[in-house]
Formats: sequence, structure tokens, C-alpha cells
Amino acid sequence: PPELQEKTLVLVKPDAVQRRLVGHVIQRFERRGFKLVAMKLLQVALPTQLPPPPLRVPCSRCHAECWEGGAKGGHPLGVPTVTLRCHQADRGLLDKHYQQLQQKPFYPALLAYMTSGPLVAMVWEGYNVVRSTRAMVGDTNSATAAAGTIRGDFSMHVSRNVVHASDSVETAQREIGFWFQRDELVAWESGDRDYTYG
Ligand code: DGT
Ligand code: DGI
Repeated sequence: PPELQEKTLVLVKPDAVQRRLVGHVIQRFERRGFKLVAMKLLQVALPTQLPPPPLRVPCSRCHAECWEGGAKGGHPLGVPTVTLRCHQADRGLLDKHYQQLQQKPFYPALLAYMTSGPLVAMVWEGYNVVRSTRAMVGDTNSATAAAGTIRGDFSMHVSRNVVHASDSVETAQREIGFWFQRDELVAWESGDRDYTYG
């Protein structure tokens, strides 16, 4: 049923990866009963942090030039040593994701934080998942986030607030499209569905 297939984007931000909180965050969504349908670790890089692409070759996934480039210095047999995959992991991704915040005074600090280390992007699925996830994540400002929420339990400050979660069904659809290619989402049947939803 479509109402069980609602999806939301959750980002486990770089502070949470550094603090080894990834598992704690995932556990909360699993325990609630939501279904994980996509997940990847990625480093979003500012253009100045990008290594010069060793080879200008089309990315095998997006068929455009991808900053990941090809084989470093060339393989002796001419076989690429790096699988070409475009993670769209450049600053433009964050500019799209935080479109409504670009004019805020803290946006440069937000960009620096979000590119400071790897983050984990996930798509969770289930009944009312967008609204439930916002409730599980808590207030944007960690200082006022309720105890029992992810931010209320794991974070002290708005500028290091551990996770992102989409704020509406429409936003979720857009954000999932920013962070994932269609074929990175996995449709699967969970065996406990009748015990989760009745
Ligand atoms: P940082 O980025 O955590 O290392 O520290 P700062 O000092 O660069 O400040 P940051 O990035 O947390 O915040 C930038 C500006 O945003 C700051 O001058 C005031 C504002 N701000 C920070 N936290 C809050 C907050 O919790 N509530 C409100 N209303 N404004 C905040
Ligand atoms: O959807 P949320 O993450 O709960 O909140 P949002 O979309 O309004 O803001 C996105 C992120 O921007 C938020 O998770 C942390 C950061 N942010 C928001 N307000 C402030 C802020 N960062 C700083 N330093 N100061 C702020 O006032």
C-alpha cells in the first residue's frame, strides 16, 4: 500500500560520523520499525578540496565528467583502477539541499561543517515516516530539543546537530533525488510487516 511506502531522507552529519554515532542513529530507526531502502557514506568536497581529475573521462553512471576521474596515472594493463561512479558530491549538492539557507549568515559555517568529513545518507520508508522522523530527530536547536530525541540525546548546539531529516513529503522527494540515483533505492518486502502495521 502506498501509505506504507512514504520515504524520507536522513543525513547522519559529519559530527556524528566523527563521534561514532552512526550506529546509534540507525538503531533508532530500525527499532521503531522503519525500513532502510538506501544508504551510502560520502564525502562532500568543496571545489578547492577536489583532487585534479587524473583522467578526463565520462563517468559510467552519469555519462558526464565526474570529479572522481579515472585510473590514477593509468593501470599497466590499461584497466581502470577506480570504478567510475558519480556521487554528485560537490558543493552544488549542498547548495541545492540547503537552498533556503544560502542567504543566512551561518551558511558558510554550515558548508564548512557539512564538508568537514564524511556523512551517511540514508532513505527510510514507512507509514508517516517523514513526520515520525522529525519527531524522533527533535528541534533544530539542540539546546531545546526534547530528551529522548536524537538531537536531545546526542547534541549540544544547533551548528553540530548530528542529523538532517526532510521536513515534508514533498521536500523528501526532492532531497532523495539530490542525494540518490533512482537505482540506488532498493525495494524489498520486510517479513514482519503484519506485526509492524497490523
Ligand atoms: P561554530 O560554527 O559552531 O564553530 O561557531 P561560530 O561561533 O562560528 O558560530 P555558529 O557557526 O555556531 O553560528 C553562526 C551564527 O549563527 C552565530 O553568530 C549566531 C548564530 N547562531 C548560532 N547558534 C545559534 C542558535 O542556537 N540560535 C540562534 N538563533 N542563532 C544561532
Ligand atoms: O531541518 P532542520 O535541520 O531541523 O533545520 P533547518 O532546515 O532550518 O536548518 C538546517 C541546518 O542549518 C540545521 O540543521 C543547522 C543549521 N542551522 C539552522 N539554524 C542555525 C544553524 N546553524 C547555525 N550555526 N546557526 C543557526 O542559527
